[in-house]
Formats: sequence, C-alpha cells, structure tokens
Amino acid sequence: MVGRPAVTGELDVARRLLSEAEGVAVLSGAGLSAESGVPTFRGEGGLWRSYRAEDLATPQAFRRDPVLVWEWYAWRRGLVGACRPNAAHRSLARLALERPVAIVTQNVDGLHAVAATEEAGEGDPTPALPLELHGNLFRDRCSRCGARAPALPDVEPSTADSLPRCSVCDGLLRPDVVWFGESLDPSVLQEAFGRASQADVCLVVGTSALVHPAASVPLSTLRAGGSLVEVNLERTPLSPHAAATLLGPAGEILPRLLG
Ligand code: BJW
Ligand code: ZN
Repeated sequence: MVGRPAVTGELDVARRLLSEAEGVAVLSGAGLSAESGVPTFRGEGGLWRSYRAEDLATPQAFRRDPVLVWEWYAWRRGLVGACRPNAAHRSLARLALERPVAIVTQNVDGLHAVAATEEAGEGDPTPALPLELHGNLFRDRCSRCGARAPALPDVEPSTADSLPRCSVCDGLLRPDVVWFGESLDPSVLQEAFGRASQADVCLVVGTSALVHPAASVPLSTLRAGGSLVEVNLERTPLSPHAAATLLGPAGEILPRLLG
C-alpha cells in the first residue's frame, strides 16, 4: 500500500475539481484500453518496442510496402476486435451521459463508442461518443479519392492483388487512421481544442502526452484558466501542470474518482 495516502489526497482534490466543474473535457490515450487487452505504443509491451513506426505508420511506408502495412493492420484488427470496454470506458461513458463532457480520444480502437452504446441502453449514446483525433482502426479510406467506408471483413493482404480497393475509383484502400507526418482532420481538431478551452477541468487518462498536436489539447484548458486531472501509471510531461495526478490503473482509479 505504499503511496496510498498520496493517491487518496490527490483523489480528494480531483473529486472536488470535478464536482465543481460545469464543463469537463477528457483526453484519452492507449493506457485507457490497456486493461481491455489493447497494446499501448510506448513503454513495456508497447507496439513501438517490437515494431518500427517508420515501417508501418507513415504514408511513406504505405507507398513503399502496402502489403506489409496491411498485414500489420489486419493483425491488429483481429486483436483489437476481440477486446471489450473496461471499467474506465464505462465510467467515462456514464459521466458523459449525465453531464456536459467532451470525450476526445487518440485511440483508434472504437471502445469509447462501444461503451457509450452499452451504457446508453435504449437512450441516445451521442453525448458519450468521442472525437477521434487519430481516426478509427475499423474504417478504411481511399488513398486516391479519400472516400471512406467501414472496414471490409477478412482482408488477407498476402499479395498486392489481394489488397482492398475503393468502390468509387478503384484506388488502394488504407486504414482510416492518422500516421506520423499526416495532418489530423482540421474540423475534429478544431472542435477538440474548442471543447477543451471551454472546460473547467480536463481529465487526461492513459496517454504518454508525447504525440502532438493531441498532447496540446489539455493545454488549451489550462490557458483558459481551467485545471488538469491526470490518471496514469506514471508521470508524464503534463504532470507538472496537473492539479492532481492519480497514479494507478485507469480501470481502478476512474470508478473511484467518478463514482
Ligand atoms: C496506463 C495504463 C493503465 C498504461 N492505466 N495508464 C510538436 C513537437 C514534436 C513533434 C511534433 C510536434 N507536432 C507534430 C509533431 C510530429 C509528430 C509527433 O508528435 N511526434 C512525436 C512523437 C515526437 N506528430 C504527427 O506527426 C501528427 N501529425 C501532425 O502533427 O501533422 C501536422 C504535421 C504534418 C507534417 C509535418 C509536421 C506536422 C500525427 C500523429 C499521429 C500519431 N499516430 C499514432 C498511430 C495511429 C494509428 C495506429 O494506431 O496505427 O497514434 S502513433 C500512436 O501514438 C497512436 C497514439 O494515438 C499516439 C499517442 O500514444 P498514447 O495514446 O499516448 O499511448 P502511449 O503508448 O504513448 O502511452 C500510454 C500511456 O498509458 C503511458 O503513459 C502509460 O504509462 C499509460 N498506461 N497502462 C492508466 N492501465
Ligand atoms: Zn477512391
């Protein structure tokens, strides 16, 4: 139980900030889904420990070797498709269905949306649906004309001829995610920064806060006079700016924090 009193003190600060807040923004990252079995990117067991981002998650890599890139994404679709939301996704979804909360996520796994639908039941899940800054693993986009479509099931990208093609222009489809060096959707980004700057508290969960511009979203809450509450296994570059940093697994901390 080393560190428990410190967490409890920070938990009280975080609870007070959240109860006094009129508007809340959430920025989530891969750590939120770690307890669902989705691999993170950095740190122990992270994807970038075993795979080179330059070979798999850049537009240059896709032009050079689309089969390799598709193989990797087909593997991840299988892995992530079998995962379910955890207690942290569910707590955030319930919060957003009850109060004005904007969920902004870097995650491409779609688990916020699954939790939103499940927690809303017969109701409207829209308030708990996230703004997806880095796209969605289960959607394709044409690399030529940009048309979007739900991911085709059972892509088996063993040869160039077997890669999925656009129904509009026959261009090569690609996963609709944001790779390094690519711009984020400007309207999604603008809405994320806008909602964060209107929030009294930004709750930052499970992100290393190393990838920009996503990692700057909480800074717009701070600049507008709001506060940060961070939930992570370890401290991050945002920690010095946070009013409370709750160190521990999101699936345990968020239900305690949000009730
Ligand atoms: C737990 C936990 C548990 C574990 N409970 N916590 C400014 C400065 C420097 C560089 C740049 C800059 N602006 C732009 C850049 C370049 C670049 C960038 O940021 N590079 C840095 C890495 C140096 N950014 C870009 O290229 C972006 N585009 C852009 O800016 O366009 C404009 C532009 C164009 C051309 C030139 C220049 C600018 C695009 C970034 C796209 C990121 N894409 C990826 C892959 C998505 C697709 C896919 O999944 O395949 O997005 S990379 C990967 O990182 C993924 C994530 O969304 C993203 C963030 O990772 P995240 O979520 O933080 O995960 P981890 O693994 O890093 O951290 C997990 C955390 O959870 C850890 O802290 C753990 O402790 C914690 N944790 N278990 C709670 N149970
Ligand atoms: Zn097309």
